[in-house]
This record gives sequence, C-alpha cells and structure tokens, in this order.
Amino acid sequence: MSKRKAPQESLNEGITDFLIELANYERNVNRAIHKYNAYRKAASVISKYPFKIKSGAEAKKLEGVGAKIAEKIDEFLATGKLRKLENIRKDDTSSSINLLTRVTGIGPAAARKFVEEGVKTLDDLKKVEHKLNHHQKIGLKYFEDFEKRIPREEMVKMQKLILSELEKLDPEYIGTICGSFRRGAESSGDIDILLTHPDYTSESPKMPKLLHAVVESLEEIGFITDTLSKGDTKFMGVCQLDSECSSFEFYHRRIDIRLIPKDQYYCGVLYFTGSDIFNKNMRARALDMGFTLNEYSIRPLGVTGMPGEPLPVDSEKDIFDYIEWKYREPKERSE
Ligand code: DCT
Ligand code: MG
Repeated sequence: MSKRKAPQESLNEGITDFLIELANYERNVNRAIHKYNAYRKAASVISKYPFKIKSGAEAKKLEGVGAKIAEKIDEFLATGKLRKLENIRKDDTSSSINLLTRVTGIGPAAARKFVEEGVKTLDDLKKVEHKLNHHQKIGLKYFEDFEKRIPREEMVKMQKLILSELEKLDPEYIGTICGSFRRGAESSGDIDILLTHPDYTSESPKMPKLLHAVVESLEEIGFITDTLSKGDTKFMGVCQLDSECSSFEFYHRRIDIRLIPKDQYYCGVLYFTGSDIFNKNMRARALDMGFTLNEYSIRPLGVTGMPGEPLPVDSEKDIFDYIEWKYREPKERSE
C-alpha cells in the first residue's frame, strides 16, 4: 500500500488538496480512519465534478459532501485558506507526526511515540537508528526515493521485466501488476504484483517456493535490492531498474508480491486493483445483493446472515455477474 496518493487534478484542485491534507491529518495524527475516509471520498467526488465550485451549497449536492465540509469550502472560497489547516500546520506535534508517518514502516502510533520521545525530524531518526526496526531503517534510507511517484513508462518497463522472469521460471505462472497502474494511472505510488499458479489452490498445501523462487530470481538479476518482509505468501521489498543502458539513474521503488491460490486469484486481482473507494462501493453493492465480498472470495449470505461457501470465480467478470453489475474495466474503477 502506497503512502503518497497522486494529487487529484481537477478544476477544484484547491478544494481537493485541502481535503486530502485534512484526510491525512485525521489518519496520521488523530487515528480517525472514518474521518480520513470521509475526506478522501469527498475529495474524490469533487475531483470528478466538471464545474468550478462556487459555494459550499453547490458542493453539498454531491454524494459524500456533508454540511461540515460545505462550510469549509465556503471558508476556503472566501478567504483562500482554512483556519483549521493553518493551525494544524503550525502545531509542532501534528506536523512532526505527519512527517514521520511518511517513512514506510512508521505508522501513526509509532510516529506519535517517537515524537513524544523528542524524535521529530528525519535527522533525529537517523540519530536513533538503533531504535528502528529493519523495515523502518529501509524506509528512512530510501525516504526521498519512496516519496517520488513512479511514471507509467517506468511501470511498463518493470512489468515487462517481471513478466519475462515469470515466463522463464515457469510459463504456467500467472502474474498481474495491480494497483493504480492497472487502472491506467499516469503514475503509481508503488508496485503491487499478484501471483498464482494452476497447481496452487486453497485446497492444496502451502507452496511458499512458488513465491520465493520469483523473489530469488528477481534478486539475482539485481532488480530486487532489499527485503522488508518475506513470508509464505507475501513479499514486501524494494526494487530498482538497471540504469546501465540509460544516463538516467532510476529511483528505488516499493514492491509487494503476493502469492494467491488460483481459486482466489480473481477476487484478489479485483481487490488489489482498487481503487479503495471503488472496493468499498462494490462491497456495499454485494451486501445489498446478499453476498459478502473480500480479497479472497465472494460468498452468499444465508437467511441468518451467515456466509456460505465461496462461489466459483474464474475471472473478475464472474464477480460482477454475481452481484448483477455491468462489468467495469479497470480504467473505470476510480470509484
Ligand atoms: N486497497 C483497499 N483499501 C485500502 C488500501 C488498499 O482496497 N485501505 C486496495 C485498493 C488498491 C490496492 O489495494 C493497492 O493499494 P495502494 O497501492 O495504496 O493504492 P493504489 O490505488 O495502487 O495507489 P498508488 O498509485 O498510490 O499506489
Ligand atoms: Mg499502488
């Protein structure tokens, strides 16, 4: 999961920018995930609105924009700023917590703990490196690199390299680069790869070798440079394209690889393609239609509300069919 979301380009950028800043504040400083979601939802809806918003009342007509956000929009339109944000930016503790959570491996709770101990800047973190776990050390080491979004062109190069390694190892591997890249985004925050193999199902024993063989071959060619964590089904790490044939030095990038049983693969692909807002809407639709949907399966809900056995799924389209939704291409899944 990437930490830095792409800025929402729209006619109402000023508004969407302040909403996203408020969202991050609620998540990182207050650990108020519902408020975070509410601000992000409003920002997403407003970014798609094809007119320049002239009042809070106008924005309030959009789904996900309530009275409190409408009030903030009025203040922003009248004064060009928001007192609440000015105060947050001035507040030393809030801005330090916000900064530290930008390091991968440091969540809101760890950030607050560091700040309470007087560790408030990246330089402070470097001085207490012995207090960081391995993940956090790597996060600090590549802090600047990980802040950079990955241009689509580079994502395409990485996709080609990864898929060709899979093909060489075993042509039966199925791999998909999910996340914002699959939705057609011009830039991505990280690389989210899903992997499966026809031999591996939720009925068969675990097959960690299927994942580890891929990781090892990507290490051998120098693409994977660091490991954050490596389990039986999930690898989290760092990669970098080779700069040999170009004058340009590539940045280090965050990469996650997940091995998923074949029968759960398309629920996984759907989930990890997102967006997170689209996923929430699709899960809500599933519930309305009497199903429970998650990253593993879609199951019918019985009269008592108990989920039944997972339904067979052989494509993303199967999942849309169960909930009687018209299929949406990844490009159409921003919400
Ligand atoms: N996801 C989700 N709910 C979350 C987080 C993630 O449903 N709270 C899903 C949807 C997207 C996918 O996981 C990958 O997550 P990210 O990498 O954070 O999102 P992204 O859309 O790929 O955006 P980015 O370009 O910033 O990586
Ligand atoms: Mg991503």
